[in-house]
Amino acid sequence: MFLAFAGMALAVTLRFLPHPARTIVMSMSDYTFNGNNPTLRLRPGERVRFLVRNDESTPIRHNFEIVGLGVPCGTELEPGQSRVISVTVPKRGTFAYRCCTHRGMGGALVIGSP
Ligand SMILES: [Cu+2]
Repeated sequence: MFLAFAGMALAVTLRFLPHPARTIVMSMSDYTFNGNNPTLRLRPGERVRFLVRNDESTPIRHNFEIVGLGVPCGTELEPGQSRVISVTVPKRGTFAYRCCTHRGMGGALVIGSP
């Protein structure tokens, strides 16, 4: 009985909490993000945690920028280093993500219908 009540209370509480941010791993290797610089589709207004990680096996440094979403190039990451960048995306739009150091290393974030 008590457990049922506690479960109900928990369900009600969780319902009113904001959705936790989704984590998207961005693995930087071979001068790409996730192997092929994928186009990432995001839900309108969702909160996203980008876990940006330099997975190079040779001493190549990368960084991460999202143009137009207030995520500037930070300091370069050495192989083995990572950084978490949290953003709340707008309702719609297409934005470029990229490494500022290497031309051609980047892709698109698409929010809502293109
Ligand atoms: Cu790079």
